[in-house]
Amino acid sequence: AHWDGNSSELPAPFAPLDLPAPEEYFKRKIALITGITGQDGSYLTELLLEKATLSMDQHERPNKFHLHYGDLTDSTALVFLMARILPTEVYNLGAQSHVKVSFSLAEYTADVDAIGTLRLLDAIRTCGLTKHCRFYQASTSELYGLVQEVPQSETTPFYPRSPYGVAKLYAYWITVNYREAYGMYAVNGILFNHESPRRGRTFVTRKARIITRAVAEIHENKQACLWLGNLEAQRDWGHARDYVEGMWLMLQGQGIDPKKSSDVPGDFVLATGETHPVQGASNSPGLEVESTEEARDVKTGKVVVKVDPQYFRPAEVELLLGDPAKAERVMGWKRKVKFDELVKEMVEADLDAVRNFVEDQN
Ligand code: NDP
Ligand code: GDR
Repeated sequence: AHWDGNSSELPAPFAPLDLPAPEEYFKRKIALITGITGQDGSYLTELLLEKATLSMDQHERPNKFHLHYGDLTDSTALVFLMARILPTEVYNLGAQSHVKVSFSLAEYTADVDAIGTLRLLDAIRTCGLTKHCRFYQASTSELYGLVQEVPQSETTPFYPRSPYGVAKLYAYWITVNYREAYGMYAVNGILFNHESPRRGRTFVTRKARIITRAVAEIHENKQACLWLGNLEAQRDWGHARDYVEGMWLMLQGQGIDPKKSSDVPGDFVLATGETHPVQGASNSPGLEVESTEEARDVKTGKVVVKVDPQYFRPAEVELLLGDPAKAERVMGWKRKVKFDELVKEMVEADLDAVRNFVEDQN
């Protein structure tokens, strides 16, 4: 039995809001996304807007997107936004998402990524919305950390290896706990690495793109060598556009084939089922990786990549390879973009930028 939200024996939601009747409430489909300015937030927004506006008169379309200021460290702001927006779906994508940075900003990372998730869940509860909105938590393959099993699935034990991973472990379990304690439709998407031309510039594929960009710029005599860290780590890289589709599916419950699933919230791995070494991801047209120490531009013979230990992590996650079987079976999710296509799209975006002298905004 789940707590009905009214019993005085348990911590009550604070002032109950004057909510619309359920039929009216659910007629409005409103998603609240934290971290909307990030890579995933931007793709998810495009996906939801596309779904929302397909059947809509073109004059109604411009009002479908509203940007609100907020911060996962600010409970009051979260409660205020929740009460004002009354969402039907909440996607918690906001985070200090850089693993290496989390070693320098461990407390801040815990505050945003772990306690921030609790704050958001409690904002939902405070406003009496536990049965009114579905909650998606951006969990991560970093939970697996030190290899316990390959490939990694929903049943693989967690062993995080960074303050980021540990913070996300708390967020994972508090999401499960609110589902079990309060009967919330709250789910974890355990997503393996996903990239795109919008990836932040300090993540390795983005730096690898910069290698390509570096190759182009070296031809133009604009840039020298690029420094990277551990080239031997292996990652399961997919395209962010495919993964935000999976996030949305997780909140729809029925998936695309109602016969294969039920409307029960659950946690899902999204992955490609392939892994590549960082060194492999650095391979790009015009580039030759000769050793784990350096890579050369084929035409000029110049070394364009070198290893700098400052990019090593105090504890590393060496091998990630996900098993997306559950998502495929239950939700009919399947990644569409292959690794080579992902690399090509990212590389072309940078080559275009170099050719057109476009200043990079990401
Ligand atoms: P990004 O780093 O691109 O985006 C992070 C977002 O979080 C930004 O919009 C950022 O806003 C926002 N943010 C940072 N601090 C706060 C805060 N204190 N309060 C509110 N918002 C904040 O991440 P991605 O889009 O790549 O990832 C989205 C989520 O998915 C993250 O939670 C990440 O940890 C997780 N994840 C990502 C994977 C990946 O491969 N991309 C894989 C698995 C999980 P601002 O720019 O204003 O700081
Ligand atoms: P990750 O991604 O840590 O997996 O986290 P990142 O691209 O930062 O690193 C991947 C691997 O590449 C190695 N590496 C380097 N990494 C960076 N950033 N810079 C370098 O110069 C470099 N050289 C080698 C790393 O050591 C690592 O092994 C991402 C984030 O999006 C998280 O938020 C998310 O949870 C996980 O993916 C799944």
